[in-house]
Amino acid sequence: MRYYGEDRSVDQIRIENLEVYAHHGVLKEENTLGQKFLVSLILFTDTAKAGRSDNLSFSVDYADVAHFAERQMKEKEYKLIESAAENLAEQILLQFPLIDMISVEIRKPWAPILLPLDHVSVKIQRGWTRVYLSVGSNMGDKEENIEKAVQALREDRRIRKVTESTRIQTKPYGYTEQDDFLNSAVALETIYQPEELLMRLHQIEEQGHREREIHWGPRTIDLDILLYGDALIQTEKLVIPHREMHLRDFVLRPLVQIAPWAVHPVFHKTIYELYQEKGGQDS
Ligand code: PH2
Ligand code: MG
Ligand code: MG
Repeated sequence: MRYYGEDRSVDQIRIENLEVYAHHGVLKEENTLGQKFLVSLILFTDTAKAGRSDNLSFSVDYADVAHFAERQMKEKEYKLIESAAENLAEQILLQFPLIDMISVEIRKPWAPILLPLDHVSVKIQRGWTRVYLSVGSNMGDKEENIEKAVQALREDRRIRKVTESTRIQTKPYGYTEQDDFLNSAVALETIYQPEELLMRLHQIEEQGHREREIHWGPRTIDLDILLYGDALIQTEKLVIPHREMHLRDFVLRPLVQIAPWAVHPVFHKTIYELYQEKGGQDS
């Protein structure tokens, strides 16, 4: 289990054991006869403003969420309650932007396993996670390449609150026999899992005609994940935090503009500190 926790709201609105008759299941009988499902939702959302003003428009209407959840549970049919829960979490996060994070539990009190039981259930937690990217281009129309990539991020419904730093011209780092780069940093929130986000960034790079030839060589567009919440990930495909972000001026200089107080989850230093240590100019 990986934990991507960060500064999300601790306030909760709870909907417990919402009863929905639906047809999810691996067995034929479950699909034809249907059965009772009990859905419990914890909506993590900041209630302070609604609490102070006594105004529902600053909060999430639990009646809306309950009706929406009932419709989602009936609309599509899944074999697995894992899938029913995954879909429900995603649809609620997309429909109700004030919800930062959600816990979804789906119980089957009548699960047909030929043994007496109280219920079986799946419980998941999903939410919007803050991510920082490094963006670079050193081939073709660099401004346009970056502009298009950032636009693609803005248009993705699983990504929101996209903010870009200014774009700065930098000398090539590493392999130096190539044109200068244009670099920027991007902050966003996403409901993609880290591996999904990586695949989505590769797609956007491909749409920008990125050809993967020389390692560290010239490229039309490069999108690198720097931080994903405070996740630590080390797989064959993905290392987060980015291995060298703390060593690269072309990463830190734009990043410090938009995230001076973001904390590197391994070094426990702010981006501002890492930038100063690299010899940042505005000290
Ligand atoms: N990206 C690299 C290698 N070197 N140098 C600069 N200035 N900017 C980059 O984006 C860059 C680089 C590998 O991704
Ligand atoms: Mg790179
Ligand atoms: Mg890359």
